[in-house]
Amino acid sequence: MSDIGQSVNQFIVETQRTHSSAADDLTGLLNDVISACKKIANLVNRSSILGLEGYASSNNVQGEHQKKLDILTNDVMVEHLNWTGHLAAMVSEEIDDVITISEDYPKGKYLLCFDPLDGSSNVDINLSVGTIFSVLRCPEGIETPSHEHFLQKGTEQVCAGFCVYGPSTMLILTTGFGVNGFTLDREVGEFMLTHPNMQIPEDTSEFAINMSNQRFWEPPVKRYIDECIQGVDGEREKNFNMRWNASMVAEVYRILTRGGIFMYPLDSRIAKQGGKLRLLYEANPMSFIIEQAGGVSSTGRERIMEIQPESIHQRVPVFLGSKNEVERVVSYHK
Ligand code: P6P
Repeated sequence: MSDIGQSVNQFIVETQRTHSSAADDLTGLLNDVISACKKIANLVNRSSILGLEGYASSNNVQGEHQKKLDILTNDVMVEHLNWTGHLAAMVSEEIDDVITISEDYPKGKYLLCFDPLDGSSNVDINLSVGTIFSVLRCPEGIETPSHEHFLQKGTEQVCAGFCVYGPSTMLILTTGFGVNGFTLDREVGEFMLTHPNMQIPEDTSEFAINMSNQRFWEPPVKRYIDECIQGVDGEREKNFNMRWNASMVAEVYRILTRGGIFMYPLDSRIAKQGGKLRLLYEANPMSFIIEQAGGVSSTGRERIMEIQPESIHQRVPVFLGSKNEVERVVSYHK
């Protein structure tokens, strides 16, 4: 029984005891990720004081101009995780190649994919950002995993989560047995269970999309959004509200708390890239969480967690959230 106020460490140990599907070292791995997120929360919260705002002089593999915090938070994740013996390798949004574990350290059973600071352009304007992570099993007998060992469907994930650094710092976690939310109590330095068994309402009247891309969308998306905007004056039985945080962690957290549909569809500018959001460390972990909370997550044409990845930085279109609205926009793609 999970009690409000229980620490995330106790919650994880008790969940693993009940559902011994994953070895104890998943508990150890999650503790390492949680320690890294606490450190990142502190850096984000104090970025102005520490002179960490603004851009570095480099671009990442995505061709995006890196912010100082993108690089620093990536280093925090690697430094908290490469020596503990729970991982065989890592993939980060900020690093082109697979991050191998030094020969000086023991290797573990898991692979970790992460976006160390999603939505980082929001830090300088004091809006929510976050860390997204996805845990896969390292294939048996593979000592030094390379790209192809990460190319596993989202259905193979052992665990997924994100930390949102907002008015409060929250950790959202699933190990395949529901979704639970934990709030960082800065007085004791622990994440405490505050949102047990999060469930997404099947219906919503709130959509999230970057409207400035409207002229680039495919017809099914234009139709769906036009209908939302027309509300009861058009095809729909209700009126809609809109939100856009430019931070996927903030959008997904809002949807977990009150429903909604988040969309980053294909558009003609990015069609060749396959979309904007990355499959391994954004779309798949968020899809695992959304589905475990009773929602739906699709590219518009297929279930995201069924996609067979072809590269570690692959991008996909994303429609996720309240079941009935995602299924409606998917039906328009048929
Ligand atoms: P746009 C942040 O860069 C991100 O990857 C997601 O967190 C967010 O939903 C999206 O891109 C925002 O994209 O085009 O509105 O800046």
